[in-house]
Amino acid sequence: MTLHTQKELEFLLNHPKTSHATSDVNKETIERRAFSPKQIKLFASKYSNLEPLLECTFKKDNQAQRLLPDIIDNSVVKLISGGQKNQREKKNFCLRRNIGVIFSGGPAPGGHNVISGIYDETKKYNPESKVYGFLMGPAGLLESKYVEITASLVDAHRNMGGFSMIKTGRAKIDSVNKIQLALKTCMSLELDALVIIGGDDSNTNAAFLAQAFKNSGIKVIGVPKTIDGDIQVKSNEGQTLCAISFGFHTAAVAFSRNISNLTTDASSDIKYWHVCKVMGRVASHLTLECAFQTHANLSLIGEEFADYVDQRRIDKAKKKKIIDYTAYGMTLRHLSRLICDTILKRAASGKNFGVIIIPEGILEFINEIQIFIIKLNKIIADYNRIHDLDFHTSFPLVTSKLDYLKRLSQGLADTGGILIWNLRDDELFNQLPTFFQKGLLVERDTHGNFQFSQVRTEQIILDMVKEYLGVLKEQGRYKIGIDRLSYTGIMENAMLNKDGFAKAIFQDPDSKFLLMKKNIISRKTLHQALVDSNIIGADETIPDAVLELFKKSEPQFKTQTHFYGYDGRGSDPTHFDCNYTYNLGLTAFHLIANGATGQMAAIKNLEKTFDEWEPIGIPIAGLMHLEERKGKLELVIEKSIVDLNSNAFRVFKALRDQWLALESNQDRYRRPGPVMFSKNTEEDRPITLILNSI
Ligand code: FBP
Repeated sequence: MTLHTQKELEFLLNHPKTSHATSDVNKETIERRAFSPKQIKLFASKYSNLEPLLECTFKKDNQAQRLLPDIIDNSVVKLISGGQKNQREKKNFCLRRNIGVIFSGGPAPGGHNVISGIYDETKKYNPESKVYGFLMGPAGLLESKYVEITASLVDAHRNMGGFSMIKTGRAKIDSVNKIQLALKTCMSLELDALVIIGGDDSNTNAAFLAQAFKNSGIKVIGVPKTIDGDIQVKSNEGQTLCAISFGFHTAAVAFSRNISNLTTDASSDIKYWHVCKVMGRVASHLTLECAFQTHANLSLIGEEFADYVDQRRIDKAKKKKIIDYTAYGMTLRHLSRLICDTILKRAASGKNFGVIIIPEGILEFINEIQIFIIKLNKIIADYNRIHDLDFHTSFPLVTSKLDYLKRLSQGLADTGGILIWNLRDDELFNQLPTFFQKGLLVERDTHGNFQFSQVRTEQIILDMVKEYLGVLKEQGRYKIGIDRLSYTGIMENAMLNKDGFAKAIFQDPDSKFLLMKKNIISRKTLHQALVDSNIIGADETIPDAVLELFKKSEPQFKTQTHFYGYDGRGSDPTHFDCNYTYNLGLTAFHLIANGATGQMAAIKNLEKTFDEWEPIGIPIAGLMHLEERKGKLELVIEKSIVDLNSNAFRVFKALRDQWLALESNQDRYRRPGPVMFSKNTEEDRPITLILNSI
């Protein structure tokens, strides 16, 4: 480099515009960090008290009563103004405290604000108090790895997405030894309380720790986090106590912005079907919300398939006086047919493009796959137990795993006596493409959950869709409808007899969208149809305009697949999530200061306007039930899945046909607002929440 250019570069690098434009922090980030979320009015009063909400109860699981005896009788508590506290109580409220916080599980937008809320409130009542953040999730607690949360650390993360402040992890505290390690860490830090910010499994951890820490006096509070939206709590009496976990709104809006951009592209370029897989292990809440936010043409809600019955098959079987068991429950084949049906209908109304949303957890509701998942869970767990080895380490390759399964089906492997993988299972499993087998055999997470995000579900479904569309095309059932007005224009321009040709080539010449007859599937068959109708002679050629029409009616199925998950999880929080999470942090502190343990901090009336929000504590033990994990039943918090009787689902069901846009030329796509931290926009709450509150 010459001296001259070196000088020039220095000038360029030192230029204020360069340093401004290339700074790590932009104006929006600075404004975001400086934004102060709204606080629920109650927190303006100096002290708070807990008032039990005895009208809200839960059905207590027997096993929970046995394993969590000291927290099972907790009731739902509401935070109320603590004006009547005596001097001693006030002093206790303001004690110098050490509070530990942990992020657990997948990131969810707003987590940093929970910590900000805890930090601000802790310091407000006693500046001597300390907040510690355990690093990399529950592992930090077990390994005593932590940082002291400082004002500058909090300020750098206010209203910002992710869990980067202290990171997260999925370690499970599932043995007496681990619980002792956790207690040791908490005692060495002289903690008064531990706050676990996590999903269903992490709040399960919180309940067991609350029970185990009871004698030590260390309180344990959970906070409902997960973009999946599957922590929703209703009391036995039907009162909504927690309408949604935090992070859900942001992730749904972030996904929806992307999906909505695809609807714009699809309807401009009119050649692609965009297939979007959207995160949400098991529950389809995110897909339902994205459907409302975008009005995508087809959104599949897994829960709807759980009780799917194929009436056509049942009727057919009835005639033959047999029972067709395959008619009960959704199969991958059924599902691909359902999608093809939508594609066919839109093509018939002139639209060979569109957007489909598939929930990541849909496989949970596909009968045949669900059976594989359960069986494989058990096989892997049994192998690990019987051989005291790790299945995935013993069989690192798919081929070796398949080989083990084959031996199992032939009774040649040691299963401890139970034969759950038979020859038929092995045969069916081997019919699946390798990439999908690999997905189903993927290692379970630490909590024993099947890792849906690792499976290319959209690919297997699409492959089946493509195959069947090929068959339908050959049968002349997959065709693009031609707008009658455009047909008239083309024929008039070419000075051809539009009515005569229409009768010869279209199924219904009077319909709005004209569909070529089923038997016209090639130039040859088109020619034959024209000859048969005496429109042209046998040795005459097809007029160019008609050939052009035939080309227009010939569909090509072009797809693009997308996966929305990690991107939305990492998004900065929406205004709703900023406010929600900050107030969750404040609530967690007040629960602790009032001596609660084994409670999950929550905000009641989230589905209503901010002024109606109420901070409460929900007894975690009351939410527990037994669930199959790693081949055995374990006590965990029950996931909430899409309720098919909810307002949101019923409205979706009533409107979804409109989003197919079969009748009109115009699609009904909706543009969701941007992810914003401030200002009240119309997007101030999840749409599903608004509907469910009606
Ligand atoms: P949490 O339940 O921990 O909040 O995580 C939810 C989730 O984002 C799911 O939507 C997804 O299936 C899963 O995490 C992905 O897990 P991983 O981060 O291990 O890939």
